[in-house]
Amino acid sequence: MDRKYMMPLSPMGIIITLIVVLSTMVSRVPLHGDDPRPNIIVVFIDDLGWSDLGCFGNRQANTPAIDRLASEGIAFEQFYVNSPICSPSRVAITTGQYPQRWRITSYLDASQVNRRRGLANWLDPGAPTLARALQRQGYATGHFGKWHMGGQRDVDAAPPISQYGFDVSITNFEGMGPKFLPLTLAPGWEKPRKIWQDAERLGGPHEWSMRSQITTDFMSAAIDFIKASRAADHPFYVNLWPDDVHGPWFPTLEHWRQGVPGLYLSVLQEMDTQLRVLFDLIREDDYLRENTFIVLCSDNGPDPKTFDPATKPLRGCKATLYENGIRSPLIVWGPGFVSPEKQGTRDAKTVVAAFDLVPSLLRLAGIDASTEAPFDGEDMLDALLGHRSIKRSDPLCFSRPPDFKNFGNEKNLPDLAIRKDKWKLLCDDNGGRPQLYDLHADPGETRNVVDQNTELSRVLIDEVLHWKASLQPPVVTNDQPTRSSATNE
Ligand SMILES: [Ca+2]
Repeated sequence: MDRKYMMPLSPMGIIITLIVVLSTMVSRVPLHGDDPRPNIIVVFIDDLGWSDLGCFGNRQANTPAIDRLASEGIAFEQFYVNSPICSPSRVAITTGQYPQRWRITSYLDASQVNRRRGLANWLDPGAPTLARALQRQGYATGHFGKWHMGGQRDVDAAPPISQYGFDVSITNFEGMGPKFLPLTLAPGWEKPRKIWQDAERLGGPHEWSMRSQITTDFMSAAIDFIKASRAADHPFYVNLWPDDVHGPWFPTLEHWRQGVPGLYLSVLQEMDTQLRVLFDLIREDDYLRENTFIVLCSDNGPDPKTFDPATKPLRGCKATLYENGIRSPLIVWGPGFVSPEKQGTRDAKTVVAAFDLVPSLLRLAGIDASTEAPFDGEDMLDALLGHRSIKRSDPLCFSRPPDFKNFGNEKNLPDLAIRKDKWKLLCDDNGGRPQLYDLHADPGETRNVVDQNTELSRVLIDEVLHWKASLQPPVVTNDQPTRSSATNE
């Protein structure tokens, strides 16, 4: 460990947590013994591939802490995020809606770049959010880690994270307000270096911390928050959204390897080691173990630099609509909630998506999702808890980030995709160049069977084109100017 370079963890997290939680909790409905609202933790890892966890077949890295979660919960093999890239994927798991509704179809960047691609600069705070619904129900709500739904580069006038329903937030360089920023260190360097220091403009307080330890920093703040929530007798909803395992990859010098993917594998293993502290805390406390529901998944597929495609069972990478771009591992854990006979099993059948988590978790919390918002996601709670298998009502549709026509080994990428039953169809925006795959027989998307299934292909093309046409973004009443650009005008 590079402990000598670690910044002493200031009491920033503790202070924010205690002041905000204790001051806002007083008016909330306290936890009743006969009506336990479950605590909810969403661990949303950045750029983790579908097959990158040990429990999903990786033999090049060890992830025992997450694997243990799977061995005590349920691992879902047919889980999709709603976009192959950060920001829109985060919007979907936050709102329960397709991110296209909010004009966020690729990663959020500087304002000019967003404008050129037709993107908003931040998620409209009028969007429904899981956090806000839980907050209204008396939950203490905290976001710890990467945000990337507004507040990045020159976009420094984005709403604070609190406007989306969070009592407390500590984020990274892609979000407003209190933040941990990463120091990097490689062999031969005399001292750590700063990256993304321009993010200091996005609000503070900020602390610099070794990139190899920053998951611990976010997690420690989350643990302080959990303890404060318990002390105030309120259920909690915690987002733990690490920077890991997104590049650049700076593991500790102790676990340094030459080049990527070795560095990536070290970062992955070190993240798993760090997360064990949180999982142990929940497992070893009688109350928390029986009253906490943990969901763990990735926000999109892996960076193509981190793996050899020949070693992966799925095709593609992040930013593509092939399976390795949009399919993620999903692990749910909660001994007090998951069907006892299903604990430690895998669900290879149920097709579930990130935006389903919003209505599903709302029902887990005793909230009628139908009164909250017109979610695109479906209530899949009974499947998530292992009570019964559910066949989803609607297919899943996807659009490619507009700026990624070529990426990794894939060129001239298709623009749209639809998953319906066992079928996956990809095509261009005009319905051209269709590819159809039978994912049961061909999960690697190697055999295009459009010519053998022309009628089915036509139906699926019509369906995905209709989906695209139906997503009308809300009327934009302003151009969401940045503070900088507003000043310049
Ligand atoms: Ca990502």
